[in-house]
Amino acid sequence: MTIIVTGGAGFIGSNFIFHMLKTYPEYRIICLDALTYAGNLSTLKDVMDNPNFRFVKASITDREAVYGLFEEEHPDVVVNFAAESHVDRSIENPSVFLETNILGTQVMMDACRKYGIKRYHQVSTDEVYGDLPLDRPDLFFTEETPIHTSSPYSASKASADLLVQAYHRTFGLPVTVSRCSNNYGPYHFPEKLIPLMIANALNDKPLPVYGKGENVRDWLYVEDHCKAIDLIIHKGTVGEVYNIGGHNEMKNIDIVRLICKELGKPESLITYVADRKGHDMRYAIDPTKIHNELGWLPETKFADGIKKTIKWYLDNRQWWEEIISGEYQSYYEKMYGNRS
Ligand code: NAD
Ligand code: TDX
Repeated sequence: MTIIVTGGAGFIGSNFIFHMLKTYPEYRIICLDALTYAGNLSTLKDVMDNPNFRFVKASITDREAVYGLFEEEHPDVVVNFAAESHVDRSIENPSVFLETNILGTQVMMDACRKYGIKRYHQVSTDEVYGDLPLDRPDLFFTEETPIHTSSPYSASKASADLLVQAYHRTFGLPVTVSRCSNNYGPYHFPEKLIPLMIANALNDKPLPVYGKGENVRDWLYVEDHCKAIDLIIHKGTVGEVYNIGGHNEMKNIDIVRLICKELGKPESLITYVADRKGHDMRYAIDPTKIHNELGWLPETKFADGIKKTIKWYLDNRQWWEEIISGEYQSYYEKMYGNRS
């Protein structure tokens, strides 16, 4: 079995590669990644010498490079993680989100049609459903919830998600789609809530909470997401969409307070800043379908997962300090310089 994993130098893709190489030592795994600001080759250093692993630096929008790779490797499965993934950046500059997330998905699927594939899996997101109100805790996103996006990021992911389903219906491409809630864990890029708060707290820097910090996200440990995708590509039904989430809703402010407590840092570091434009209020996934059909259940409880994650950031300071000292610095100034 040969699997192309796009975006494998990023957060979830790298964790997925580690999971697959460990679980299926006989599989060949090829990582296709453009190494944008969010891709970090050092993340993959432990698997670079594995004879069943190959890294290829190219963009999923580069048709010639993608077709060339398919001609060389004849993949059985493609798992498409590659994307621009940060909502705040999509508000600053939507263009690259449309190029990568929509047109890149098209190129990957065209290659699958041209060369043949057993399965194309699209890593979509719960953000395609928009948000839920805080005063209706009885409501959850199911696979039937209408697509209703808020940000250029979520609109680009929803476009790709629908395009994947169109390629199935129109061309018979054997696809599956997963829509997961917020992930956390090792190798999470320190522009996202949890790693940013850990890194800032460790450096005694302000902890910028958007608005009142009342927004709710449904957090899942990254390994549980990787195991769900593993199940879907092996046992999922072609043409189906699967929600992935662990019923773990938390307010942003409670997460930030918990990080302060775990690190022994004062809550006085918390700084309320201007809200995100179009900020989604609450995400909450109903994972009944993947549980009933594929037997998936999350294994890591948030209380344990957040401790493991904080320990990972303490033990791997070099990984995130190198990111923060690089291009990320100017980005940080731009996003937070005039925000207070
Ligand atoms: P990330 O930003 O950490 O990683 C993205 C990776 O894609 C990087 O390695 C980057 O270099 C690569 N990439 C970007 N543009 C590319 C291009 N044109 N060609 C090839 N590679 C390119 O993102 P992540 O958090 O790991 O998310 C991975 C996927 O999961 C995304 O599709 C995202 O929409 C989805 N998702 C993420 C979450 C989450 O909580 N992080 C939740 C649900 C779904
Ligand atoms: O500095 C911050 N302060 C803050 O209050 C940051 C970076 C975020 N926030 C808030 C905004 C959100 O309510 O924290 C919450 C989480 O923000 P992000 O980490 O940016 O994640 P989110 O916008 O929820 O999107 C994530 O989950 C769904 C991923 O980045 C997406 O790729 C995925 O599809």
